[in-house]
Amino acid sequence: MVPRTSRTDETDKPERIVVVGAAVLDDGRLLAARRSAPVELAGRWELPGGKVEPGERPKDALVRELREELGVDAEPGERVPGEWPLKAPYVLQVWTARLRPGSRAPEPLQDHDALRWLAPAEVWDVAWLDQDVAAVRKVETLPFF
Ligand code: 9L3
Ligand code: MG
Repeated sequence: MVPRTSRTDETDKPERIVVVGAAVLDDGRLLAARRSAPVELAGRWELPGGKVEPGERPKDALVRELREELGVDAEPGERVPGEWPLKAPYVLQVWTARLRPGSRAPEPLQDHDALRWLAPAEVWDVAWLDQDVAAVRKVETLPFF
């Protein structure tokens, strides 16, 4: 397989690499996670998730990232329409997710130092990463939130 970031010639852009973010919903609340790393993102809140690995399906990446970062057993739901640019070549895509019955409660195990479950009226109480703001606006429009 050709490496994902290879260029076929000097003028081609590198391919996109998808970063998946999870809109974890439970009891009408949205989970927000405060980043502790890297320093330039520390203190800002995000939809938890991370990079899709080569050959991995985005929904599988979402489940893996939520297990690694938060220790939960998550079930991915719907794709939130849209795609938002991150530092090239990364782009952010978002899926809804729910905790499976029997899952542990989320804990900040890696890359985060705080978690909050936000009711709809509290969504803008946290300082989201600039890159996540448009995605969170879209999540706000979901009928089940
Ligand atoms: N990122 C932005 N918003 C998000 C997520 C999950 C990630 N909701 C950015 C932060 C990093 C890059 O994407 O620059 C890769 O994310 P990670 O693998 O460090 O979580
Ligand atoms: Mg991450």
